[in-house]
Amino acid sequence: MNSFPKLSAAEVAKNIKNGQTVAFSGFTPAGAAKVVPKAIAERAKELHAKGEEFRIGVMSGASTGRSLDGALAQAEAVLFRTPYQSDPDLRKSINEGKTAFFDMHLSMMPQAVRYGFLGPVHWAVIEACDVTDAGEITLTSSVGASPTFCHKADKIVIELNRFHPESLRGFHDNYEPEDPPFRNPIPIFRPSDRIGTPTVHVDPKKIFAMVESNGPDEAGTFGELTPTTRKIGENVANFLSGELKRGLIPKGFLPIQSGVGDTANGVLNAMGQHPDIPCFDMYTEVIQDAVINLIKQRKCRFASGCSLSVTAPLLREIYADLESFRSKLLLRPQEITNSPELVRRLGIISINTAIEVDIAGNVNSTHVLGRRIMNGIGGSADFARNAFMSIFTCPSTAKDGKISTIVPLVCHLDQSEHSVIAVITEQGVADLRGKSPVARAKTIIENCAHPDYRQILHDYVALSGGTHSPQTLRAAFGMHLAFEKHADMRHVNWGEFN
Ligand code: 0RQ
Repeated sequence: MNSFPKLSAAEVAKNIKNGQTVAFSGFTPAGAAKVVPKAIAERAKELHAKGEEFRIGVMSGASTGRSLDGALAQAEAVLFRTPYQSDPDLRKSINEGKTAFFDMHLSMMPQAVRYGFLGPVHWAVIEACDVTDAGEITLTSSVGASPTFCHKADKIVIELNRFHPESLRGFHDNYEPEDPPFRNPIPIFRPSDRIGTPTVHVDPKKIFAMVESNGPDEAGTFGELTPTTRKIGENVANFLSGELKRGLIPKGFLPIQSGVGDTANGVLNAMGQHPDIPCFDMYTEVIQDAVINLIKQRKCRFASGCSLSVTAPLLREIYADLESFRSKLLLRPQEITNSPELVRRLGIISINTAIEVDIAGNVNSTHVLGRRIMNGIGGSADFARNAFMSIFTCPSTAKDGKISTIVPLVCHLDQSEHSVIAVITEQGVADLRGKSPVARAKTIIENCAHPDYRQILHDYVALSGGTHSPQTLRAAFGMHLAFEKHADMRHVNWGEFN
């Protein structure tokens, strides 16, 4: 028990002023604050009805749940948002130009807050399963950027969520690196190394109130594996087992980072089933359902991540058998899970998903037709730029084949060709190592593009007439323009660009 003032979420919301910045716990819906943001949204609606202005700056570790991003976006209460989002209402508001969104590398978020780059943090609203009078906070199913939010915020509100057991203590390894010019190396040499503390320690005087709650994380569900996601997964697993046979991956394998979403689920599933891939560690960002299945199958020895972002039934199952996971799971701050220093040192094999890839291997992970944001860059570049091997996957087409995900030039750039060693679709694998731009284009078109688009892409390459990099500026977005005009990229007519 503790003696912090117990307030209702509505009472807390009344204390938050228009224009203030609120940093919420959460990394995906896992560990996200739930009741206070909903109450802030309600208050915003009441004030708006009276004609009063009320919007707040919103930060979190990454995306959050419906009660946070969804509720605040529906209430038109978000002044700005960073660093990542995936909520349909918030995405709509951002793409309609109503909410300012700042997309940033997730590893950099905590230090940007500490450096003061994102302005003052007036409030931190943190979900916890325990808090002591000494100011020791035990976080719940994610760490994200919460340690930094707690240290930087003027005032802290604890959402004490009874759904999460107090015995989660010990699953977190909280650690904040020193700021330059005094930063030391981060002493992690294996994914399971512990370097920090099980709780976040704050000055108890900063704890403004405690709000009681009891509810599960608002995690979505995964789609069933489709023939496409299954095939992408098999292609990744076969590629990695081939690399192992060639001696290009050490015998004991290397730690895996895997992105989020259905494609990533397909990849992890296939890796679990591949007979030649040995038991491995994961040093990743989001621990999703497939990772837990790999642990159960004894294919994954240890998973280090910054959020346990699993579906509600699986989280209940883990909590019912928490002790058997204690030696196999660890949650760290995003600054550590995604640390470029550690990704390079540990030799991570990183596997992330693209929205589109161009014939050079440049990747767009975030924007549709160069304008509409999907989710954000997330941690993909933290890993891709520094990995031992950086792989990007995607289906070869989107929207019933009307969009080719292999295009002449990406219409928004997140990862440059220099951060990508292989592109893998359900069609096959393009290994880009040691290849010139012309050879890269050929292998990407032949191995990754859908058959409907191969000749179209070869014809685009031919337009350049032979050069170091086979691009033709006047036609580079021809396929995107054809989609805007005819709702189908297959209608591109290169003749129009001659
Ligand atoms: O749209 O939902 O309307 O059907 O994009 O695409 O194929 O279901 O793929 O769920 O694996 O997500 C890149 C978005 C892929 C994700 C992205 C449409 C497609 C569909 C989703 P619908 P899929 P996934 C570390 C790693 C960036 C952050 C990251 C992502 C929807 O993986 O956000 O890597 N990555 N983080 O139809 C138009 C195209 C399209 C397209 C796909 N070329 N044009 N629409 N779609 N390609 C983890 C974190 O950072 C938290």
